[in-house]
Amino acid sequence: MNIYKNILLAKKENRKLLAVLIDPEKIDLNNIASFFEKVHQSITTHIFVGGSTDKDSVTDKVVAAIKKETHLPVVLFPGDVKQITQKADGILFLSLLSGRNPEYLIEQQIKSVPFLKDSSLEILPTGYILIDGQKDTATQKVSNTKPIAQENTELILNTALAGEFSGKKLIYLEAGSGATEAVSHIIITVVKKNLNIPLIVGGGIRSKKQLENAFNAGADLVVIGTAFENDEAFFKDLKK
Ligand code: 1GP
Repeated sequence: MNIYKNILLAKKENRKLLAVLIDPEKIDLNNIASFFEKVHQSITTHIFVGGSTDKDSVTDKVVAAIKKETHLPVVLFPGDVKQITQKADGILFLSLLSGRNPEYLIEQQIKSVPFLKDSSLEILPTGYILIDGQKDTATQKVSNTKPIAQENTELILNTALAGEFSGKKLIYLEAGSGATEAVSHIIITVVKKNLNIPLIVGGGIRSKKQLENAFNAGADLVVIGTAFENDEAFFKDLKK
């Protein structure tokens, strides 16, 4: 499975991608078969797994259970190095570019090397940019960084391009899990216009209309977590 190649191909063909984000601390493994039945009837193309924390170290167990249910690519979206499991297909190798905390710019990445250097996980270098979604998120707390204001389009754009210029293969604009305000249409449009690498957008997207808006503005891949956690019926709106 070459995850990045497929994302690039989809971008070239203007095929939009949707990742369902599963928080290992929140998913009910007893319900996983019926959850994935709904996933497979929907336009979902990727499964992301991760959360800001994994206090009980359940990620490994959860990924193993997910792999039994689906052939969709399973990509780790880790809050920290402890969430790495070899059972997934790939990993977003994140640098928190909007913050100035060295722990999440480079330190966690160095700590992860022993788990990744002989691994078959596909590594996806990703510039991760927190944007103010009008809600204090776990990522802000854990990373001890502030998101960039939505009005500061220029800083958001320059941060995204600094990511591209330093060799990231993906840029992820993140309003935060459960954000009140998703990343604006304007921001997505401006970043998309200037960026050559694929653009991921997530945080606070909870309707088909919002999803379409993000796609139309230029997101190549949209990530949705909370809306599915709150109501699995949302999958029905996103039927293939
Ligand atoms: C969070 O971007 C993801 O990291 C998804 O956010 O849970 O708000 O969909 P939601």
